[in-house]
Order: sequence, then structure tokens, then C-alpha cells
Amino acid sequence: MASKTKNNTVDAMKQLEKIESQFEMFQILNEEGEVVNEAAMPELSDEQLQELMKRMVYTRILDQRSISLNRQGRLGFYAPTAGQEASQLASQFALEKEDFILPGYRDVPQMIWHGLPLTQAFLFSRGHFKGNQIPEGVNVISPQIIIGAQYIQAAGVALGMKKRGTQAVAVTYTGDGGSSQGDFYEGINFAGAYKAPAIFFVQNNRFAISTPVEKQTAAQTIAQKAVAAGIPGIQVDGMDPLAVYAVTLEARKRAVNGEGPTLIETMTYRYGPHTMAGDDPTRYRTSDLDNEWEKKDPLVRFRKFLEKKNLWTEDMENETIEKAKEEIKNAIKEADDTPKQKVTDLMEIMYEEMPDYLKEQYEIYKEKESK
Ligand SMILES: Cc1ncc(C[n+]2csc(CCOP(=O)(O)OP(=O)(O)O)c2C)c(N)n1
Ligand SMILES: [Mg+2]
Repeated sequence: MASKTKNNTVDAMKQLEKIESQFEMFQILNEEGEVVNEAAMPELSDEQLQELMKRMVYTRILDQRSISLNRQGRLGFYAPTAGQEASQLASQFALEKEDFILPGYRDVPQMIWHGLPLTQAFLFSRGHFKGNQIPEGVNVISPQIIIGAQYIQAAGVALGMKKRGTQAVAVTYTGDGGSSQGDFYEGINFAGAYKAPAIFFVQNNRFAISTPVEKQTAAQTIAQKAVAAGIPGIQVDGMDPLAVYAVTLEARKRAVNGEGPTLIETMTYRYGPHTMAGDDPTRYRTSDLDNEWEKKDPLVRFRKFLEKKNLWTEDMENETIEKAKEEIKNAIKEADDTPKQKVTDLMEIMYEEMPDYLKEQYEIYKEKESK
């Protein structure tokens, strides 16, 4: 028998509505490139603003070239990035070299701007082991394919940094779909409990392959999931590079000051398919939705902002595009010139000391490869 509701029962719905209403999207530049939040403007020099624009233009070209190279059969796995440049590059722009990035499969741009040579990004795409041999001093690990697993690893890296007294942060990225995984909750909860210096990004591009975010969660925002972990959560306009930069910088400051992790939800969109492995977005997204988001484009918005300040010209844009094309051409050539990986390579790099049961197979392959 259902019991009668008492008058003094907590109004749980009201409590939820109150919490959800607090999570407003933070923005500095609107779609027209106008500053709508002067007080929050980050202190960036003219050169830094230009550099950020260059990186976004460069990365848009890298995306276009990577898609073509994939279609020509010259690249393997590739997850398109166009649309997500502000979310990816403005967040990395707020980091220091000693910070450690734990990326997902779509986050190759952040790895490159954190120091990974382009050739290695191409080798990673081809499944070559040299793509995963990150140079000393470049603080990134290979992109995570298991959705959400990088959140757990980031919590661990951040705790390690804290224990060593390193003045740096662990930064990780997942998607809206990733925020449904158990690892997501375990990661933010653990980092919160230990006040570990981590920044957890959820790049909410509205779809997990074909699943819309509305089917992913009943929560109004992903940022509010931070509340349960007892850490700050911020929803930011992920098409606005200045807003993304500003919230990342603040989260970083808090983390190195010993104040613990932050969850940042960037509202963004991927223009292309999920990956190049046959996904067709027209089957689950309308052209109206695509158009709505293309109007928010981070490059268009930031270009308008810079042009008004006389900080960006067509010549600068073309120079950046040419530089990108030239560097991409050289990097792909270098990847082509890299010796093909052999079975014995994989066996050699896997173990410091090869187990006896593999030694026999190793000799067989060594013999085959010598012919
Ligand atoms: C644990 C796990 N489950 C399922 C998959 C298959 N998978 C690959 S990408 C993806 C969707 C992820 O969407 P989201 O987190 O929103 O990231 P986005 O691709 O949109 O950047 C899924 C389900 C996987 N890689 N790992
Ligand atoms: Mg997504």
C-alpha cells in the first residue's frame, strides 16, 4: 500500500531544479565575435591572440588533409576534429609544458600543440608502434580508445603529481558519451576525494556516434555531474576560444594551488563524421542542426574579433594555411619513409625480457623477415 506523502517531505524536484538552474553556459565572445563579458576577458597579448588563431587555422587544415589522406588510403584510424578547435586548442593553450595530457582518440590536436611531432600522429593513425613512442619531455600518452578510461588514469597521474609536489596538472578529455561510463564517475570522485590536481574535460559535441546527448542522460548539463563528486563544474561555450581559455586557466590555477580538480563541459560540435570508418551523420543529424552549429564556428568568430582589433589579415591566414600544408606534406613523407613495422619489432618493444614461450616464435619470425 502506498504511504501518504507527508507535508514535511523534502521537495526533491525543486532541489534538483535549483541546482540545474545554476549551470549557465559561460561565454566571452558571441557568434559575431563581440565581447559580451568584458570582466572575464583573459590577459592575452596581441601575439598570443594571433598564435591561438594560427593554431586553429592550422588544425582545420590538418583535419581536411587527414580526411583526404584517409580517403586515399594513406592514413588509418582518424576521428575528425573540425568544429572542436576552440574546445581543443584554447584549453591546451592555457597549459604549461610540464602539465600532462591524457587524450581521447579525437584529441590528437592537443597532443601536437603539446609537442608531439606530426609524423608520429600519422604513424599512430597507421597503427605503427613508433606513433606511440612519445618523445621524452612531451607530456602526453597515446590517445585512449576505451571510452572514459583516461579519466581514471588522469586521477592517478594527478595524485602522483601531488605526492611528488610537482606544480603541474593532469588534463584529460572525453566526450558526452564518455560521461555515461563508470570510469568517468570513478575518476572525478577519486580526484575530488584526494584533491588531486586534475582538469576533466567533457567535449559535449551532442552525439556519441549516433546517440544524441538527450538519450545519454537525464541531466540538463554534464557540468552538474561535478556536484556529486564535490568538485566545481563549469559549462562553457566550446566554440568560444577566449571562454575556454579563461576557464581552463582558472581551473589550472586552482589545481596547482592545492584546491583540487575541476570538471569542464565544453559545448561544441563535430562537423564531420564520427570517424572515417563509414559513419554517415546525415542518418542521425538534420542539416538544420548542422547549419545552426556552423554559425557558431570558432574560427569565424575569433577571426571577426581579431579583425576588429586589426590583428588578423588575409595574408596571415594564407601564410598559416601554406605553412600547415607544407609541414603536413613533409610529415607524411617522413611517415612514408619510416621502415614498416615487423612482428619482431612488436615482440621486442613489448618486453624488457622476452618470456621463454615467445623466444621460439621470435626466432621463426626473425628468420622469415630476413628473407
Ligand atoms: C568502453 C567502450 N565502449 C564503447 C566503445 C565504442 N565507441 C567508440 S566511440 C563511441 C562514442 C563516444 O562518444 P563521445 O564520448 O560523445 O565522444 P565523441 O566521439 O563524440 O568525441 C563509442 C560508443 C568504446 N570505444 N569503448
Ligand atoms: Mg560526443
